[in-house]
Amino acid sequence: MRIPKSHMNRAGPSQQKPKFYLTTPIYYANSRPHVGSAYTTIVCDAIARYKRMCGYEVAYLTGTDEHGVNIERAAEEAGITPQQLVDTNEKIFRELWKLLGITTTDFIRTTSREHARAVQMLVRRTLERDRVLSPEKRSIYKDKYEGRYCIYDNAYVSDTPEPADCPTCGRPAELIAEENYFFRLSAYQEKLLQLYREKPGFVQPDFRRNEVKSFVEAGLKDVSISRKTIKWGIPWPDDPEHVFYVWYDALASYLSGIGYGSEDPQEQEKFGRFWPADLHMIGKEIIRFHAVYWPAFLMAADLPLPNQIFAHGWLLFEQEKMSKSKGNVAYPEPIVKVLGNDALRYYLLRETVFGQDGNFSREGLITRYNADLANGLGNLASRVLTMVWNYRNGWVPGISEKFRSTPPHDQWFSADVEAAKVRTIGTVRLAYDSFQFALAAEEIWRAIANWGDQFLTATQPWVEAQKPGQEWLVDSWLRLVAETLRSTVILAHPLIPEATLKIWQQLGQEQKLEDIRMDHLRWDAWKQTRPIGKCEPVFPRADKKEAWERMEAMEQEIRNPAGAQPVGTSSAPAGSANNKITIEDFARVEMRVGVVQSAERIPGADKLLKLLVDIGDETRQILAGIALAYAPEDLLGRKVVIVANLAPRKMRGLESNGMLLAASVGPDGKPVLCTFAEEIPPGARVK
Ligand code: ME8
Repeated sequence: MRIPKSHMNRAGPSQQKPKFYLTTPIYYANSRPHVGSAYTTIVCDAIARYKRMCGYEVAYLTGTDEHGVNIERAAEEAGITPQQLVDTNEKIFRELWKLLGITTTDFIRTTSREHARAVQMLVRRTLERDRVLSPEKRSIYKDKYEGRYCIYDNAYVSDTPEPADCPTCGRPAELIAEENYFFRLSAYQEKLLQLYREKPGFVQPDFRRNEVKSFVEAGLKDVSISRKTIKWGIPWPDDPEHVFYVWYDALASYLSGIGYGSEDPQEQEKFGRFWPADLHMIGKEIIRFHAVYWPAFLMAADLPLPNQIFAHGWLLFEQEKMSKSKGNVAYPEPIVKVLGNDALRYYLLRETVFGQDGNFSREGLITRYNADLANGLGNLASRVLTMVWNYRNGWVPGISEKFRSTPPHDQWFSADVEAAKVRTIGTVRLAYDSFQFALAAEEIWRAIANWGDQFLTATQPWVEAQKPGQEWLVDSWLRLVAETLRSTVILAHPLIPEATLKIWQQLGQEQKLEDIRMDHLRWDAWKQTRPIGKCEPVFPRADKKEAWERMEAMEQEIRNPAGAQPVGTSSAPAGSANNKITIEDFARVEMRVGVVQSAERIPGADKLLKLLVDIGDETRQILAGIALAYAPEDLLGRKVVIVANLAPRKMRGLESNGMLLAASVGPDGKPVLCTFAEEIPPGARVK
């Protein structure tokens, strides 16, 4: 399935443009996206926007991975069909990308007909090539498989039937014993090593390439690429008892997403134009599938290989990988609704050294927003626009001749200053080219945005503007600082597209911002065709406490939704479309009477209390968001109702093992705990 190609340039002169094709991983549609999944999509969006500003025609693909046991299980748990599950969650992914203003050109669902056709075509192409080879040389063969497989990470854990835990998630791996189609990965060891040697940029960063190289050097085992026991998948051509194993299926989406296997001539042309991919951006945990399996699958089919696999680090939450299965996720929607899209983008791109792991914290996000966006760029824009509006009726004046020739002002036109401008643009472009977004942001803010603010503070045009005869000075200062703002806006556009567009519109510029070429960028290219707009604040300052609490409330709403919601694992409710549940569904919730034994505040968490609750045969640690409504000392000995069979969850580095029931009252959702008037022993079941 494709979304409108509004961001793709069509035929005509665009044919002359160089192309750039980049992809995110195709995300599992077993639950809703979180900040971790948004991270890669935002990163790729910044790259796509940057490449467009360098004259490329960009194809940008994302999508949803909708087959596999984890989807089947999640659907089963939710009491719906896998198709219903993926249909619901796929919509949520798409809506989020729309909310985040992501400029993808294509979206692939692995359950779509065009994808199935592409996967089958890929394997047929390989089988066709195999036909002329002796059996022991064929890339694909049938054999018996027995081993341990992790259904959560979709990875083989061991090739022997002995029990084993998954090294990634720690859960026991399942026994698999069946006849499968195998891919002869072992035959590709030398070719892969040669690829890494001859094309060092194929796997990036370098330290990841070295890891992959060592892995391949240690010897490769053949991998199973079909399943007999699973029904939810793409049937093997001419052998429909087998369905494709998820990774063969999922990786092929990079081909099907841009038209491989299509009968439509336009789609075929698109595939011809954009394949091979220039960049597969992924998280580090799926590097082997991309840097080892994927090139081997393509070699076997004799298709060109992608140019680069870039594996970035993880976004950590309290030092652990933010992930659905751990339940320690933050969601993008509350952040966007409280602080706006650019706040989330800027924070994610600015805060981590791209490639390494980075921390996510709501406090950090708000602090960064206030420092760099509200007090930084937002403040500069508002100062410049207000002065141009007040002193020059909305038109940015020119630099006066007197200013150019009078010391010390003439220094602004010296060779040194010119060289510094060129250097800044060069540094920022180099940073973007190597995906060092934090460095790009740092340079833009240091050399331009913050400089502009300091310049105004030092020169104080508002003082000179009151003095007669000083127009030449005020004119020139305003022009210098307006050009600074213009350059900041252009260079920062891939990082914060919404705010930069807003400021750009206010600047009354002739050209469209997206049409500015960053590779031809000049500092002194002010071309105004209409008066600047009235100054509208782009980044209102956020009150830390209030912003934090609003986000927390929205996040709670996503976790414990009142209405119909996404379905699947983790936070998603088990419910049918009309939101009614059966008595059996209800019986699965184990509620018990508890007595609070101790309660204390958690440093740095205004809303949370840490409680120890006696539930008869054990004492549970439970974190509850009730600190604004209850003092810890008032809770001692209090009878409460807890959900006892809720999966443990980590908050602030502490495990919460259960949930307190409370009514939510008034517009602020003040919690009021459920309790009992009668005497009742701890542990009694509430039904
Ligand atoms: O692996 N930090 O899908 P998935 C940074 N369907 N990035 C994160 C992240 C975190 N905490 N959590 C998720 C799959 N990501 C397969 C891919 S591709 C042919 C098939 C991002 O839903 C990161 O890009 O588990 C990671 O690789 C991806 O989401 C995993 O998404």
